[in-house]
Amino acid sequence: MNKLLLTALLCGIGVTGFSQSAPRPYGPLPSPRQLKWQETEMYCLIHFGPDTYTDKEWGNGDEDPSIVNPTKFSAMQIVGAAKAGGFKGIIVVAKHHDGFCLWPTKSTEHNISKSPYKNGKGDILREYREACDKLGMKMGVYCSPWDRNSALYGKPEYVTEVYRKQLKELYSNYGPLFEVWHDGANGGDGYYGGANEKRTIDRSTYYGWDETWGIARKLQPGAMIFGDVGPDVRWVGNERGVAGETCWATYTPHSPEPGKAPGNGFVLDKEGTEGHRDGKYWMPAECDVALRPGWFYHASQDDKVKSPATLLDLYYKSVGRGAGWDLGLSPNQLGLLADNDVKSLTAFGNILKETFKTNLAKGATLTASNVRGKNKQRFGPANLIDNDRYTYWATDNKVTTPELVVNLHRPKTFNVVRLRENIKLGQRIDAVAVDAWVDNAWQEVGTATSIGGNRLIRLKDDVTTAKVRLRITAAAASPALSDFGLFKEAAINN
Ligand code: FUL
Repeated sequence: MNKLLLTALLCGIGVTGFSQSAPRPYGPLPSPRQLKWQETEMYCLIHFGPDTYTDKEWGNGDEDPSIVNPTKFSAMQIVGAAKAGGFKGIIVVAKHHDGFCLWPTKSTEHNISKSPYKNGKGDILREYREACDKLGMKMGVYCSPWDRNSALYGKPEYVTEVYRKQLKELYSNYGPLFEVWHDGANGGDGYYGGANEKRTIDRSTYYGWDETWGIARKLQPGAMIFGDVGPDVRWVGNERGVAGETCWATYTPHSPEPGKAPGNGFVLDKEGTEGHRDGKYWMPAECDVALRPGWFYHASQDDKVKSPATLLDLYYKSVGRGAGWDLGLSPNQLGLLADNDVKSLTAFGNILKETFKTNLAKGATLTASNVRGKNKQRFGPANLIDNDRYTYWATDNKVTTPELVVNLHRPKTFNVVRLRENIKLGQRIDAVAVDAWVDNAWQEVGTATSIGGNRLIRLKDDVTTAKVRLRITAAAASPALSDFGLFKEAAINN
């Protein structure tokens, strides 16, 4: 073997040219913690506190801790219902804007130890931690940056002596945490230790976000940091739980005021819905929405719990568009989820399980118009049905609009198509179309734009066919698709 050829082989170039090696990654890439989050897909955000007893959504901060007494509180019931719904974790609102802490913090007197709950010995965060461990669920925390109780709010000492201390306690005592949540609602009227006034902060600089996030990085390196400006996961820009029909994982947070850095509550948040095709950062969207109209429990909303069909629709519009889904749960004054909430979650979870139980493309013969370096073993389309998010079908560099034919061997009926890119190589695909072989011709049955870590195309009607074709109609770089799935939605009885 001559020297040149040997060198070429060692470099992984191979005799057929550059195509034998993996495609070069395109654009910003996910970190290992972002990859794990992508696989987590959906979790619940749990609001409970003084508002549960005052029937409000935003407490003023002057609520008497003695009103908080969830005599039947069961973290197992709440986390268990989330699990039955197919959710993989929970984020506990440890402190909302009213400043009341659900754990016995040393940072303020305004906490659970001053309530009658377990005679002042209660620790709601601990109970959630234990339930999550027992049920194999992930846990995260939301500690509101805005604190309408603290006399120090608005001064630098609030950030250094109160807020960051609270974060340190939470991160040190209740991990492992998969996500830490930062809210955009910041500053305004409040009790503030009796001052009862309006306090305005500079949302761009007040919290010193870089330093504040540093606490999470140090104490909970596996935790995703959520906020309007990420940096790991961005707010989708609405509280309806819906990502854009096109939703890029890449994003550049833009400030509403030139010359000032964006911050949580200080960003052009509507841009979060779609993200940016040429965004500077890998910063996928999280879609938050409550199971009821409000985030906190209100008896008047007992009959307004979202139905399993609505939840399924939200699932397609969040997880199905490559985003994460964060569904708000609202335990009542006893510390339990009401029956309607549990019923809806359970029914939805069953539909989800049933629908995605069987990939109807399993066992199919897949033929691609191009396989990278003709290396079927490594880059062939069989990788699309092995249920691994990172093995993939790839094409030669120049081939950006390949086609794939999936021969199912016998007619099958489906109404959902699932596609995933191997996002370790970035978000490469811009548009796809799906055709079914019907009456001796290809008929287009669905299209989609951004794919990313997960894309579910919910078809208008059921399709029955023995042959399906996927056309990648636009891509910024040769595609690296990891998953092709066909599913039939389970019946919805409501
Ligand atoms: C918002 C808050 O103001 C709401 O009360 C709620 O906590 C929601 C999840 O985030 O920004």
